[in-house]
Amino acid sequence: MSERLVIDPITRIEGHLRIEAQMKDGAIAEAYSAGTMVRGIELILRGRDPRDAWAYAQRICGVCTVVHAIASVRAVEDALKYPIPQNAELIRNLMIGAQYIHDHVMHFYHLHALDWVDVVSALKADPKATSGLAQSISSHPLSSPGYFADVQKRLKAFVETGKLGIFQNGYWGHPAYRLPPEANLMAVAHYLEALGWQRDVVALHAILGGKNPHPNFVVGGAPIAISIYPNHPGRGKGPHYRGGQGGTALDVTGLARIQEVIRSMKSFVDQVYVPDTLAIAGFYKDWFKQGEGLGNFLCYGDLPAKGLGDTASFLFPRGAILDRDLTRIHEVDLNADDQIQEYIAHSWYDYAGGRDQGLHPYKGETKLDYTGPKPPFAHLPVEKAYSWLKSPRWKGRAMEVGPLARVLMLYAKGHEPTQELVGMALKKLDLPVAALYSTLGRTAARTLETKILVDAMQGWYDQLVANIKAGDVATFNEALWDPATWPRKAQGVGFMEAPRGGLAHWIVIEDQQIANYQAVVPSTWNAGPRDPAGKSGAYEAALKGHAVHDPKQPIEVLRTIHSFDPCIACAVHLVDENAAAYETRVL
Ligand code: NFE
Ligand code: MG
Repeated sequence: MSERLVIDPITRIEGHLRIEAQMKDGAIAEAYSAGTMVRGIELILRGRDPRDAWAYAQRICGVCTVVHAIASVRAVEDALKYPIPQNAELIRNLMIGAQYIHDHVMHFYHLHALDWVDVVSALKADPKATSGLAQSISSHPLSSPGYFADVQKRLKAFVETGKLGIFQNGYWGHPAYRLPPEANLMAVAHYLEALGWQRDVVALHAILGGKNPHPNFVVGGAPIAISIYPNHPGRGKGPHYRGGQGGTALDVTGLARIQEVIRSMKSFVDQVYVPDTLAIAGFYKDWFKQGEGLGNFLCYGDLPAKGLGDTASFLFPRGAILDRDLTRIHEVDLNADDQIQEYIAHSWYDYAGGRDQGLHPYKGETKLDYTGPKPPFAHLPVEKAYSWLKSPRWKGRAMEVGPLARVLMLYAKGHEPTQELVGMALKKLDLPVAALYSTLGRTAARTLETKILVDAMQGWYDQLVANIKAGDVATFNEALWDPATWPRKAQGVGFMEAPRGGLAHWIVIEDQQIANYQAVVPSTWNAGPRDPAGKSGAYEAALKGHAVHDPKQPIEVLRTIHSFDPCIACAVHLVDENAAAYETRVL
């Protein structure tokens, strides 16, 4: 059987992604990944004040709501050699950590779990047995038979209306679902709990950055003062109260609230997310054998203890792993002209110097060139251009970025908590280390790094409190705020590890304005199309070889694609409102 499988759009992700798979004898012979929308931030940024860039760049995405702002302020700070106070670094770490924990839990339950959890089967569960199961894997307090009976009743009422709402269009009853009804009911209960929990945890962003999504940032520090005065009486104390003199500075009330949020994050991750991941994964061990793809992994590194200049102090290390060789970590230089380059041979762009060359982002170009067919059409012209994503490469190689890359890097570098966690998970699941190179390995890595981060949050918080106690309340450095102090020409790179992987913004500043701005984001690395040599990116490589049981319900494709947590809004980040392109969206 040779047919073309088309999934467009893939749902439960951010943005529009189309996957085409050329089938042969029931398995995927070749896969093609296409970003089908185009937006426009890199062009919008040209000519603007670099100090404003973060506010525009941040709108690249509403899911990873802090990461583009952080990459942007870091790019400007790198270009201007602009140092920031340690408290600002700690505040940024806390905000990045909160972003991960929020994003990863939401991904697991709301974007990915239903690839493994059959909601309709949960109706057949025995609440008492579900309670027994829940209590056998965790001390999470919401675990009584009455609690699960109640969740089941709510679910039943929902299903009986015939309007499944958030559970619409699942492949319910597909034979690939393997959890017993009780495990399905437990997971549905936690799906609903996570919805409420996430509302509370984003309060951390509101306390430190004024709001969520899209909290505030500032070049030169953090846009929040620290107040050592006692709480101002008489101000509102609602859930979004930021605490403090005048209600804007961070004071004892705000700090106490942050501590509360960190505790709530920790208990949900320890008692719900980690045990659920291991319990669900145990029923799908064959998914630890397929879905890896490239075997090359790239990390920029992040979460500095002593400032970004000291890469050795990063919690998440920098480096590249090639061909699964964990004994050799390759050095990565984000400024080197011949390391990171973006290609467009199969993308709807043009380069002045020709379509087959790779450009380092300092010299990057953003020129739309839609050459595809007019919609509707049956298949993408995959021999030519077929995506709005570019193809980033490191020393010419396609690389996977994200949780799996980070966990492998931590593991390879001998980070003890990671080695213990990975060891614990593999032992529980009775799997070898090689099982990490897979669809569920990627999903499990996301869970394990969340555990590492939730523990790190307390350390950053304690350090911030200790600094304040010692009299250090600086959060902003105004030394280079005045553009008159800047060189006429400067360039810099702002990098970070976003939840989906290594993210960097490259900025060129001339005459106090942005002359060029290029963002290369995690989903571009993973979801990009083929390069001039015909080499696939991570999504395409990961799908190759998958057997698809029922082409009308291609749950196997969803499992592997969702394991990357795609975000196409991030990956395209560019707008041309006059482009005659299909699916053009102007945001
Ligand atoms: Ni829109 Fe993003 C993250 C970035 S994309 S979610 O994490 O950058 O890959
Ligand atoms: Mg870009």
